[in-house]
Amino acid sequence: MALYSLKMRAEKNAGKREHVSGAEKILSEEELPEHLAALLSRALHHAKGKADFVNFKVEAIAPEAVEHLPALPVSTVEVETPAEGRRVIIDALENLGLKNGEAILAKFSETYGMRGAMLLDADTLERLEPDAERGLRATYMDAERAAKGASDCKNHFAEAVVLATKVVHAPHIVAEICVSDDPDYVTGYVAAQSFGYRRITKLKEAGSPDGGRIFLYRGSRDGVADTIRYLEKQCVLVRGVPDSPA
Ligand code: PML
Ligand code: MG
Ligand code: MG
Ligand code: MG
Repeated sequence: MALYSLKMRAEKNAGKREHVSGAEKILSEEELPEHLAALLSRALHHAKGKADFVNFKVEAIAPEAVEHLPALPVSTVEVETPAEGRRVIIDALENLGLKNGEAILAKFSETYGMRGAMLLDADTLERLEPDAERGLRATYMDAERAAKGASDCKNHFAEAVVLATKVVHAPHIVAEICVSDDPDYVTGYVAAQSFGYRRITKLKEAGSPDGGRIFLYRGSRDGVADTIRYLEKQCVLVRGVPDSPA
């Protein structure tokens, strides 16, 4: 059965190209029309503003090119303040042997406004993404489901589990940290193969659009091209993605 990659990117303020929303799916041909409509609706009714530019891309992909991965196990840490939340991340990174969590988190100030993620050398704190303004986009991934109901409402959680699962399976990536760029969404996470997808209920104050993603890289520079190829090009379907946190 042929599969299709469907991608949507929405922007506002013509000329300035401000990011509003983005989404992607891997679908059968029958599922395409319904999902196109749902993503269009999402772009036009978004907390970040009404999109005035919406780009759709539909590409056929060969089923044998798809890698199947089990979803990372999910856990949630309840915190009261963003400072407490940051502490949880720093501790998690320490468990991975990364002692400079504080300095890694400070790099988030550079991610605001980037469409993609920062690819950061976890030891030297050098940024490795080829386009520092745009960042690196992990793409060509979706949850594997028996029946995918189309929805115009973003499931932040399920989409993030898919992305994090792909990212931490990329060569040389040891962890991912995410703070949502949605003003209404203060839950973020830190993810690694060893401890899974660890949600943290407060990483910023409500109303703040300041978010971003950092992919933590470890190893020699020779591996960077491989990592980027996997993140940007490898098709991944993730099985066992929960619809909501337990
Ligand atoms: C986003 O899509 O803006 C990122 C959401 C990350 C947190 C998801 C969760 O609830 O676990
Ligand atoms: Mg962003
Ligand atoms: Mg890895
Ligand atoms: Mg967003």
